Amino acid sequence: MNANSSLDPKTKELLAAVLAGDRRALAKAITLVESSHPKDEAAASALVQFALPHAGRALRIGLSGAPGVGKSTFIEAFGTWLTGQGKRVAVLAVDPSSRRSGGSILGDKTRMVKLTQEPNAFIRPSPAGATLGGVARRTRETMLLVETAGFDVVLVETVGVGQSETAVADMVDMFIVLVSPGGGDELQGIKRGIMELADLVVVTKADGDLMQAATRAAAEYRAALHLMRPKFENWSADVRMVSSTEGKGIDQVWADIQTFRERLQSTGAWDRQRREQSVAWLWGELREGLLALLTENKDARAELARFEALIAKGEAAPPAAARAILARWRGKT
Ligand SMILES: Nc1nc2c(ncn2[C@@H]2O[C@H](COP(=O)(O)OP(=O)(O)OP(=O)(O)O)[C@@H](O)[C@H]2O)c(=O)[nH]1
Ligand SMILES: [Mg+2]
Repeated sequence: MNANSSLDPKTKELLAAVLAGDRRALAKAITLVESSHPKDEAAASALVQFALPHAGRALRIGLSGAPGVGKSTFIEAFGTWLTGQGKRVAVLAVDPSSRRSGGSILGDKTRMVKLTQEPNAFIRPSPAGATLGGVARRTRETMLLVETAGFDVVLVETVGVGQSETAVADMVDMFIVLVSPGGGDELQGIKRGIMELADLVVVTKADGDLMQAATRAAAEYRAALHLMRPKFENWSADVRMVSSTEGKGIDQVWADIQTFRERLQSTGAWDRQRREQSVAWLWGELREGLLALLTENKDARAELARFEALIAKGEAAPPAAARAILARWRGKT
């Protein structure tokens, strides 16, 4: 990307339409940044570059949780509650898993019937067929575009089963982890990592027969959170119970989000986090770009394959191999 690149007339028109809040233009702009055609690359980069000054005013919230925990149902309830408060809400998904690839959100749309029909809501599924890095980058760019179109709350959903929750935590202001009333045992293993990212934990399905289990789970998670190092000096993650189907606890979650924002803004941590995220994004792009350059180079690729085999057999040490591959690449580019 060239930071000084200019907008061609077509892209300029597209940006103007996005700025005016035209939903079809927004969808088209997102499709452009999701495109993997080299011919779209320049226009997509320029679009994001010129959209940037108009973005950044939205509240960015990440939502993560195990499959079936109730993410989509929560987003339906929370999203319609927010539009009821006059907010404009965009829902994006980061999910590179094959489970969803190929258009995915159909399943979600049946859980988000009301939100889908809401004129002040915009729902966009995860782009299919890309790596986590690719999905994360496009989601970041999509976030900037929906903000440019005037959406003031962006909800980024991901299934908390792999690395995707870290990617989402790195692009939002506040990260909310949804857990099921089953509770306790979820705290084991991989789930611990995700709890450390949480700014708020929401126990879902706190209704009917599950109410008691939800209350118990909330106490367990609260105790577990007390043992973790807080991410911010004046905010410690708390646990809330919600019933999305009965609409209970939704307003409390929103109140928590407001308090979180006020506290972080009062210390400057809010802006600092955003700055750090932007710089980390730059580094992420650089890492990916460099790796792509390396693997696009025929000689380096051959050298890489040769060393992979040697290392697998225990006949070469990875550090020396990496240096040799890089030397070969530098000699050729
Ligand atoms: N009783 C009750 N059931 C709920 C609630 N929220 C979700 N469920 C049910 O839990 C199941 C899973 O809900 P989803 O919203 O699809 O969960 P999800 O986390 O989006 O699932 P994936 O997208 O597959 O990861 C559905 O059968 C919902 O009806 C709730 O507040 N109360
Ligand atoms: Mg879902």
